[in-house]
Amino acid sequence: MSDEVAKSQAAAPGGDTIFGKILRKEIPAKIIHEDDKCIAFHDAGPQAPVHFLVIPRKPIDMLSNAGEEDAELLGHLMITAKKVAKAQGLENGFRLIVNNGKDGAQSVYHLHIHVMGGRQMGWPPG
Ligand code: TR5
Repeated sequence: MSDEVAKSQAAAPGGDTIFGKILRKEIPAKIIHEDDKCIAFHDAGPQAPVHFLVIPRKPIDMLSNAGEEDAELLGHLMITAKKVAKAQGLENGFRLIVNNGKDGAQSVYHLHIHVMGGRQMGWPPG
């Protein structure tokens, strides 16, 4: 089991998270995009040459708990992901991942889209 999967087994929804602290600028992060609905920053444990996260300012803990009213926001996160991917030079392609819940190996319970690129991805993912 990787460290990240082990962390996800111990994690649970509810309460403030490390990403809330990044949003409030209480702890530093390498922020590469900010707007009124979301921010994007480099992942601290990159799994690809380029690996960043796009997170909503709204504290949705996991995709399972997003509501119909969040549809526009979720679309905005994806549009932002592809814009920032382009700005990061991922012209040859990239991958988006949303880990959801324990079986999905989610370790931080603030909704986030992983964006990875800069190498050939394999399939299926582990
Ligand atoms: O496993 P999930 O999908 O929940 O992904 C959580 C991601 O957050 C992992 O890829 C971690 O590497 C990443 N992570 C964890 C922390 C962190 C971070 N990325 C940027 N900055 C971080 N800080 C300051 N602290 C973390 N604990």
